[in-house]
Amino acid sequence: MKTIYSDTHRLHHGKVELIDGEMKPCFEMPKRADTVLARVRAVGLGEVLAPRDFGRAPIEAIHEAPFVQFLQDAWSEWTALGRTHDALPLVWPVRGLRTDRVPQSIDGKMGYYSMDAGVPITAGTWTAIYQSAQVALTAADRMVQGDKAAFALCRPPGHHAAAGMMGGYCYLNNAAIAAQYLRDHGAARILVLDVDYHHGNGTQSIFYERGDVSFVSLHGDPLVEYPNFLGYADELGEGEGRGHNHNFPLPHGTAWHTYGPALDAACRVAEAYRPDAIIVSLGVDTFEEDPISRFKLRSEDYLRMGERIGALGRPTLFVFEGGYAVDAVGVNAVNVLTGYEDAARG
Ligand code: SP5
Ligand code: ZN
Repeated sequence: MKTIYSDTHRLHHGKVELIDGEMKPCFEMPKRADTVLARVRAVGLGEVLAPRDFGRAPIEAIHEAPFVQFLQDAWSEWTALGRTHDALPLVWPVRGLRTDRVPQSIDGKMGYYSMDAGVPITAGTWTAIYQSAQVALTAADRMVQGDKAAFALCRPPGHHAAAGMMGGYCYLNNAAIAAQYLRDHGAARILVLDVDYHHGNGTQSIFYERGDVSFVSLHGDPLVEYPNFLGYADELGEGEGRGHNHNFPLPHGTAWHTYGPALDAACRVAEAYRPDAIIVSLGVDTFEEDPISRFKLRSEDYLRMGERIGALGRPTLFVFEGGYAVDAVGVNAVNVLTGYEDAARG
């Protein structure tokens, strides 16, 4: 399968992240994508193509225009105050506070448009997130042109980003943007299978009331894991979306002997939907050595994961999400892709 990739991801390089009460270097770093690209080349997965430019319209088909404008302007508004460090939010409109007015100050806007502090905005962030979305769109367009599979090597990731909200290293929801693009180019039903360790709260919320895009996710139980406030099994969708949202929260310590059957159940849900295409939100932070996660998958398990997805026999677009064990992230992500190809070839 072809990989879509752009070097512009390197323009997004946040310096620090507050984690476990400590300021640490950001886990979501450029080397992640470099490692995956190197592995794509090492195994000869297929051609690596640069993204085309589809403009803002397909981004704004998913995201609220004022939010997109905020993302584009945030760095210049931040630096206009004489600030030189990364922009970070530090106040949020939680219970009892008002959301009917958008603040004018950049500090107010940073909080209004975010769910947590894991979203540094730097000089190059807008270019990187815009191009990450274009990577997903270019991969989606390959599918429209008839490719049976494609790999969008997106960075920054996207699945925590909602229509008007960034969070958890995510700004624009690349998988959702790709799903909408496929819908707008002839696909009637899209299924998003999210295997990132963290619940894809952004993707779920974007499609929660829609029947044309189903969301199925396996992830750390929100009772004990980020994003903490969404991702329970009783979230089934609403309105037209009723029955089109399926969460499989799993406990800390989950290894393949538990994960495999859960993936199987998720794939049976996917099959029953008879989607025209599947989008896999491919996070590999389920890895046993991931520094911020608590599942116990091993590198060879990702081959099985890919094979199970390939057995669905549907056109499949893989969109890269999380995975922070930087040295292993290439092997693990590409194992899913080669496992998929082995199974899809039959
Ligand atoms: C795309 C993606 O994978 N985003 C993940 C964002 C996670 N952010 C907060 C994680 C906090 C978890 N606490 C980890 C404790 C490690 N000692
Ligand atoms: Zn994750």
